[in-house]
Amino acid sequence: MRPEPRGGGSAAVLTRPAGVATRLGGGVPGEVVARGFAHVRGALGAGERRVLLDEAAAARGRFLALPDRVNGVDQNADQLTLRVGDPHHASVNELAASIVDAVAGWPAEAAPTGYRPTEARYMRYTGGGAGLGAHVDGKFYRLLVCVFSLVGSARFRVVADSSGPAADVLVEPGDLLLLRAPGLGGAPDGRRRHAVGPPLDGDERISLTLRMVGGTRPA
Ligand SMILES: O=C(O)CCC(=O)C(=O)O
Repeated sequence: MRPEPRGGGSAAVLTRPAGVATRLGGGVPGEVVARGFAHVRGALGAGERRVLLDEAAAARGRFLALPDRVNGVDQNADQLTLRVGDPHHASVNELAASIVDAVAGWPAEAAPTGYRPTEARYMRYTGGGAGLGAHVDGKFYRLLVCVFSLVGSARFRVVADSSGPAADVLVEPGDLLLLRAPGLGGAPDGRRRHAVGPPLDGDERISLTLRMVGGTRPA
């Protein structure tokens, strides 16, 4: 059986991460709207990541292996999905609130109006064969997808399409990868196809992704 995420079940709760508050401005909103993704380095500090990992560890046994292949996409990872608002995941709720605060300051043409993450998913990648093949996220997710890297590094690959060229991003602990989802900037779709590779600097990588289901619908 694969190990649970490292952590000791501390009761500490995340307070609004400074990096999320300060690093999501500048050129980031324009980049997500224009390119379909943006890479924000250092959005979470080590202590903040630790609190989120400890909270996930307290949900012991609820990580489930993804099916090996879905709709032609290879998957090798375990996932723990929860509802934003779950009282057992107070730090995830704080993280979601910090994103809502940060994007509230975005300029009108990029503003993800009504954005409220509703779903959080920890992903755990173990060993050299781990990762996700090229895929797009479900169309029912709205406005923004926020992928925080908590443990380990990996190559995050964005596939070339009519929205933009290919990109190969090294995501490291604390980084946030923002992806455009339907409705952002008024676009009916705008999702970028992407893939993630195996852990690069050890045997394990853990990410935490926030998504919004429902709410604002594209025109
Ligand atoms: O874990 C990651 O870095 C990416 C996750 C992802 O692409 C997904 O869940 O669709």
